[in-house]
Amino acid sequence: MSNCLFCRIVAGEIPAKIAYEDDDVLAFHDINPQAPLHVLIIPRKHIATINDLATDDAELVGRLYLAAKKIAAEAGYAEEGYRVVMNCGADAGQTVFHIHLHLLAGRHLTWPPG
Ligand code: D5M
Repeated sequence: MSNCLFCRIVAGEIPAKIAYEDDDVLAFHDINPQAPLHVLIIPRKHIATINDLATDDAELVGRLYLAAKKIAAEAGYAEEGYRVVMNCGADAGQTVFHIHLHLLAGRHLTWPPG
């Protein structure tokens, strides 16, 4: 989608600091990091929200989590721990409507989130 910010990052039209990529998944550092490590992990294909996921997307969603695990491990946070979260919709705080996992690590994270 040409008017989607994250599709434009996928297309290389907007710069991003890439943390991981493969044929279907792209991960890049959040522009407004909330932790020492804050990476967004997205599918290359446009899916607006969790509500738009199809059954056929199940493997792709799993691969987002596997990318999170890999990035966290390579950054040295596998033992200390990290948080992986996806916001869905306005009340959850979703501001970019192209699904993305937030990977947060490097500080003690409180629960519940605000
Ligand atoms: O998270 C959307 C996230 O996207 C938020 O943490 C800021 C981040 N963001 C916005 N624009 C950019 C660019 N250009 N590069 C990297 N990160 C960006 P949400 O869960 O939708 O609130």
